[in-house]
Amino acid sequence: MPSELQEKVETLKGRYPDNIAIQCFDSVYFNTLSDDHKRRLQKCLNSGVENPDSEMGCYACQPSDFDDFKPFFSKVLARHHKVSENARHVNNWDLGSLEGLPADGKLDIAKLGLPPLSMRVRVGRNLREFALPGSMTQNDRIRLENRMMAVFDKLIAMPEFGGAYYSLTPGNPAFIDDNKYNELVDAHIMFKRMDTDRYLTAAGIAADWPFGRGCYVSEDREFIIWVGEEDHLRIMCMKRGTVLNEVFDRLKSALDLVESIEGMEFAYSDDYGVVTSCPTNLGTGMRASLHIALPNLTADGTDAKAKAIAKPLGLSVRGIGGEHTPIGVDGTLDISPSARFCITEAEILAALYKGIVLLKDAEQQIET
Ligand code: DAR
Repeated sequence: MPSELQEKVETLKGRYPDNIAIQCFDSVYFNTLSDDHKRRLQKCLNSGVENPDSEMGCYACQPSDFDDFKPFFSKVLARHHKVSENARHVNNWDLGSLEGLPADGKLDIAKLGLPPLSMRVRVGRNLREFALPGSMTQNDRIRLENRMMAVFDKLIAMPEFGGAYYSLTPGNPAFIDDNKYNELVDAHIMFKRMDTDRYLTAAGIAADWPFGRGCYVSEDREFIIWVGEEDHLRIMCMKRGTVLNEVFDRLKSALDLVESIEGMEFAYSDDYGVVTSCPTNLGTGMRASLHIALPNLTADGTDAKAKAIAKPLGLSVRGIGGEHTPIGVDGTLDISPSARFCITEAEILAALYKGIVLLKDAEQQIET
């Protein structure tokens, strides 16, 4: 007797070909699962069933979901990341492991004829002893935040990372009011409300808003840790400049520091690398981006032409406020390599360095 989920998915399969989770769901496999595993896998799919217009349509809710439901997730990963179903991820931050980079190892976009740009590299990380955000209780979320506040106390004491933590949790010693929250969001330091995102809400990731949410920011505002967004942690470095290594290396040293602290074991999979909520981020959890003005490619007021040129270059295009946000003034767009999985961290940074100059050339060809 098919379950309600199975009936819903079969109905949606024919109407939503771009919803990867719906397309990769297999009833025969689902019927082999125990009742507990059926409940877990159903939870992973809930966002894509309730929002059939999803492109990915699923999120992991436990750190072991990708491994425990490999027959399903291997299909999802193969389809989204364009890899084989038995692909295994390898992490590597060493730029020296790559061919064809400048002899001094510096990825300096000034050498490509580009001016100083807004550079940003971020990773998602989850603590392996907690459920992922889609399955956390309100108490889990507060416990995680309190765990991180002990880490922030150590960062605050360090010249390289010193700063302050701002909490959205009522009763937290670092609690901030709406004015301060909005000020930090407008400064692109704090993340936007999650309970207005229908995908994250259906996934359970936005539950208990705003409990257990907050952000740490360094004095120079170039090092930020989000707590309780789509992953337990989003750790990012950004600055206006030309040498990509500067944000990449600072991020790596911050990660090594945080991970060296007792109780900060991140969730990893032997096959899939860094575990993240969304399969689109699995492996590295990394997005490396530049903000660049492309007035010719955006002359029609949309990012359609920029996306058409960027996609074959392996680059994604977003608005300057992140996913689902508008183009910036003078046609400024957020450009980043699309790949996250079965590519190393070093290769992602090199892809940004090599791709941005091709996009700039395309912009200038329209000019001439
Ligand atoms: N709405 C989700 C987004 C997936 C990719 N973006 C993330 N993870 N922020 C979808 O399945 O389309």
